Amino acid sequence: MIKLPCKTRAAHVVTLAATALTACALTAPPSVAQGRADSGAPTVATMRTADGSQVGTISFRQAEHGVIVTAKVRGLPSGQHGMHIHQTGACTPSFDAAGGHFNPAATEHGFHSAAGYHAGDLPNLDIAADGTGEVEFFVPQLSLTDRTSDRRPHTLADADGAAIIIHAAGDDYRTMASSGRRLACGVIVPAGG
Ligand SMILES: [Cu+2]
Repeated sequence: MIKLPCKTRAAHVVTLAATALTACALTAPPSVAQGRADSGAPTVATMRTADGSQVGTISFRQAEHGVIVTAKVRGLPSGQHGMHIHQTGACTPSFDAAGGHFNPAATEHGFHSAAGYHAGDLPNLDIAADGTGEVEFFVPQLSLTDRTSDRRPHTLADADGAAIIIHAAGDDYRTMASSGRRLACGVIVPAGG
């Protein structure tokens, strides 16, 4: 195989674009500092309720400007549920171990807040009558590794990790109390990991 730079090959072998892409992928030099999130594998939080029941997963994939979150849950009460990234990667001995909202910029809670929002604030999760919920959305500014940049300045892989919490009630995007108690919890990045 002729070892041309990927760009050159892709530009000149238009009809073989698919082949060129495959070849580029195979011959691309390995990155020296690939974190787990940048390897393409999602970071998966297994969600559990307080009695230990597994109620689905929430996956996080690194994008250039933040993370893409994919929630697939079941066995939860129907309706709107507040959902946030919390500051500590622990769900035991109680969900209080997850601490407050992930808030590295020391802002106020809520998308409506003039001084907001928390970096860990997320849109509500809507659970259907059969107890399931599936949603995918983007969260800006977050990094899943200790490598940060202007585009993704806030890392979830800090010393105490991070968790994701699904609350009992919908978040009014103004007050912390609106979301109610902590219904399900999953560790995104373990504390100390
Ligand atoms: Cu919360």
